Formats: sequence, structure tokens, C-alpha cells
Amino acid sequence: SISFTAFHRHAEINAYLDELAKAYPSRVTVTTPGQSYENRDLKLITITNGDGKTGKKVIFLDAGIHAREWIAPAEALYVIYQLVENFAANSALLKDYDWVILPVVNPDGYEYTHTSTRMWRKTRKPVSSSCYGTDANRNFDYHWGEVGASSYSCADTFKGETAFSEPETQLVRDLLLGYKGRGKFYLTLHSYGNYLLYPYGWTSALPTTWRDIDAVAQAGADAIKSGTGTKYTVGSSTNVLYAAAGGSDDYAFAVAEFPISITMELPAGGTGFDPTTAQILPYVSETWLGIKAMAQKVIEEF
Ligand code: 0X9
Ligand code: ZN
Repeated sequence: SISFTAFHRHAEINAYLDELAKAYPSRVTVTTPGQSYENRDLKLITITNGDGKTGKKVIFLDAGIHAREWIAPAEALYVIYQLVENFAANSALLKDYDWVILPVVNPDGYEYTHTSTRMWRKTRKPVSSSCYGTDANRNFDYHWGEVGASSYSCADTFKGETAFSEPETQLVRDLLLGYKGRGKFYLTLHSYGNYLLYPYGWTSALPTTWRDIDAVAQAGADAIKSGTGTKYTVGSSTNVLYAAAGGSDDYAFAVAEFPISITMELPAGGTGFDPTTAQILPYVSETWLGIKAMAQKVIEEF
């Protein structure tokens, strides 16, 4: 098991996934589809209800694209914990759907925020002699670099030298494309600000199906509001936050054809990215209410 009273290091997170695969072999599969630039294992957990049916529809969740947003991987772990260790209460969420979760997309950056620079955002691959890292959420190849992304390698929103210049974004790309057709709901966890954002992030125009996505996001916001009173803002990334191209959400929606694609910005703590350890459990359990409600709506309608 894993606690929600501490922010765990990447090695502990990977060990938890392996422990679940061992303890629940009929419902949990853990694979290592690749490594980060600094050679850390990017572990992926697939959670089923154990009925042995293959080719089910898929909910794909990831977190930790941005290194400093610690509450996001914590939330991914809480979702994993609920679906696996609290399976009896959540089995309806796994009836016709498998959940595929990548809890730490950017482990090099994540570890760097633990050992060196708490506010690091990017990956850790050197770009020039003095500047390191690419903003993984500006590195996806859909209207790449067109808006809200920097060409300056030292910038926090550096788009990368090319689209998919990073092994971590290549891995997410390949996973998303691998679920094309089966993938119905892509949810990517970030912080902070209490937003449920949907495409597009590169233009103020909305996809023709925006009402479907809005209804799912609104169901999440409503569930949180009635559970704890916390308010979330719902809308397209460009219209309620800012325009920024090259995000994983637009790619999942427009290229990998996930009909529902949402970026969830979890609550702030401390100066923003650093909730206290006492805030972890209240935040992750509140956020789970929203994730559950969104998943239920997707399951009902897709
Ligand atoms: O700027 C981002 O990448 C996200 N906000 S954060 O503060 N976590 O960095 C928002 C991304 C929204 N989606 C797109 N712009 N595609
Ligand atoms: Zn982020």
C-alpha cells in the first residue's frame, strides 16, 4: 500500500505499482513501455475488473507532465488505489472499461524537484550548454509551437527543438495512438487553479463536439461542488485559461481521437505548487469525486 500523507519519490511510486501487480494479478498489469531521458522506468498500470475480456474501451489517465505539480501524481496514485484496493466500491467503473494510468510522465523533472530545484517544470534533457529541459506540454505535434510556447530553450514553456523531441512525450504519443478507437476519455492531471479544461488549447475556436466534453467536465465540477463546496471553472483551455499549443490534451483529442479529453488543474496549496502533506488526502479525495463523476458520465454515454 501507499500513504497519502507524503509526496512519494519516483522509485517508491514504481514499487507500489509492482506491489499491486503482484497482489492483484487478475486485475492489474504493470508494464514498462519505455524510459525517461535519464533512464528511469516509465511504468504503466492497466486496471481491469478481471473478467478476462480484451479490447474494452479505455480511460487513459496521466499525471506529472510538469515536474513541480506534485499533487497530480499523488492524485493518480489515489485513483489507482481506489480502483484496485477499493475495487468492491468502484467495480462499476471497470465493467466495460479498462483504466490505463501513467502516474509520472516526467520522472526526471519530478526527481529534480525533490533533490534540487522545487519549482522545476520541464523535462531534463539538455538543449544547450546552459539550458535544460523542454515543456512536455508544449511538445506534442498538433499545431506545435503556434501559440503560447517559447522558442527560447531556457524558458519554462520551451516547445522543444522539434515536436516530440522528448522520449517522455514520444511514449505518451505512442500509447495514445495505440488506443485509437478504444480510447474514450483522456484525462491529464496538472496543478494548480481548479480548472477543468478541454480542447482546444491552440485556438479560441471550439471543436464541433464541445458540448459533449463540456457536459462531462461539468459533471465533474458539480460532483466536487456538492461534495466539498470547492468550485472548479469549466471551459476550453484557450477561453478560460490561455492559448498554448502542443499540449497532450489537444493531441489526444484531435490526433488519437479520444472523444473526451480533459486537463484537470488541481487546487493550489502553499505558494501554489506545494500543498502541505496534511492537504494531500483532502485534495486527492475531493478530486476523486470529480474524476469518478466524469468517468461515470463517459461510461454512460460513450
Ligand atoms: O500550461 C499548461 O500546460 C497547463 N497549465 S499548467 O499551469 N499546469 O502548466 C494548461 C494546459 C491546457 N491545455 C492546453 N493549452 N493545450
Ligand atoms: Zn501543468
